[in-house]
Amino acid sequence: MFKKILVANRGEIALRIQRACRELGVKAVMVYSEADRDAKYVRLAEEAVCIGPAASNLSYLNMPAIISAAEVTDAEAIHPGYGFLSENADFAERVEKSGFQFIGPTPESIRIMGDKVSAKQAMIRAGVPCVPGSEGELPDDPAHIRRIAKSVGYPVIIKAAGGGGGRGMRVVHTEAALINAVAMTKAEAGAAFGNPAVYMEKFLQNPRHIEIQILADKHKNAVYLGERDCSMQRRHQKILEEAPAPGISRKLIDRIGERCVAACKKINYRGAGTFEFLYEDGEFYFIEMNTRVQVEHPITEMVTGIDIVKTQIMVAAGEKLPFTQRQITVNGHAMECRINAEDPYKFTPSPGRVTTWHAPGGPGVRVDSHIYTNYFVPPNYDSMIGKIIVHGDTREQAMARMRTALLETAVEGIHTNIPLHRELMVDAKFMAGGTNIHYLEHWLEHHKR
Ligand code: MV4
Repeated sequence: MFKKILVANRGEIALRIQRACRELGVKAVMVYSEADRDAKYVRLAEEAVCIGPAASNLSYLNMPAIISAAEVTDAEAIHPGYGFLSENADFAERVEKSGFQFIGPTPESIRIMGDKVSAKQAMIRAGVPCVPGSEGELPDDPAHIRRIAKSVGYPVIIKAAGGGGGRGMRVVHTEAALINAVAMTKAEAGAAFGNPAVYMEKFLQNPRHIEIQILADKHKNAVYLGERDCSMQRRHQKILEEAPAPGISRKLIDRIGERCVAACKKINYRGAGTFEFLYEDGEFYFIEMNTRVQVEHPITEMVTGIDIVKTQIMVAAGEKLPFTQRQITVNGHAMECRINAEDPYKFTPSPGRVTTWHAPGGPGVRVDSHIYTNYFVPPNYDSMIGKIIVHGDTREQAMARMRTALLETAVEGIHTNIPLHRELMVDAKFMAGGTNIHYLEHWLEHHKR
């Protein structure tokens, strides 16, 4: 095991990784920007290094500053968390070239999954079901593009190879709109991602967003930890996630999970990863793979009892996965509400000083948050200030516990989206389970205030 690792992130995930390090007996070096001097995990740290000013590009995205911090503190490995440099293949490469272990997959794996065309091709080859569409990048010839769209069938969606997470996509309903839409998407993709390549898929109208969590070691072992339903989102920002996904049979999940594990073995994947699928009419369609730990990883930890962050560190250190697929079971139901410092209905950011913070508690309640009374939420970063996670024997019990947890939670001094979560937790359609990716946006449209 490592003696010391550097945590190249901020906020609740920095605290989460610090906690995993303590449990493993690994020293954690925290890095922070000038805006995060007073962060809880910096105060709790045995060692902390300031890596630059508040602006992310000068601190949390500053590769030389982070690698220098690892050098001066004698860290052996770097955990990138999520966001920032976590899916940057060049960073992973520079970390390893500087003699540190990157806690995540190889730069090559990150690169393959970062290009959505090569990711999809890898998955097709590995037997993971994908959305029907173009075989790879679209050609230049308009007649050829029209033929592909005709065979896929309208509506189609044009996606940038360099995009992902909802960036660089355009839905096309008719042949008349096709060629212009392709040209526009290519131009935007070239400007935004430095890569004008685009591909085409059948556009699924009302899918759910279901993802499969996997863990793999360096010894060709890989397992899946069940699924998460992340359909409750607005503008590609998830707000609430749950595991397992309501109404999807274990048999179907196992079938798709086994495909994901086979794909991991085929591409020599290591570390934690998530296969993102669209689920519609009883079928799974792969769309993207995330090569990092995700915000919503705790719900999987709650239903499986497996510590994903600890396991990430263990497998990066070369240890074998300490469990087999047969030992992994999904128990009960877990839910996570993301708490954002924002107006609950207008969604405008609400940074500032937290004058009161009362965290919820009780059976099956977990809070992953770095905030405290008198903490100042800086305006420079993502608005998520924490997550309330609950577990219950059933979905109903999990929801009941979440209602109580949300009732107990008090945040004063800033606005948060807790009122929105309280409303959703008593919404009849949400309570019935299985709402799709459009549900929240439609709900907000009809609950204007
Ligand atoms: C799609 C789709 C429908 N059909 N692909 C958006 C984020 C990116 N990961 C993929 N996305 C979508 N791809 C096909 N072929 C609809 C979406 C989509 C979406 C997917 C997951 C979660 C929320 C979403 C919101 C809008 C659109």
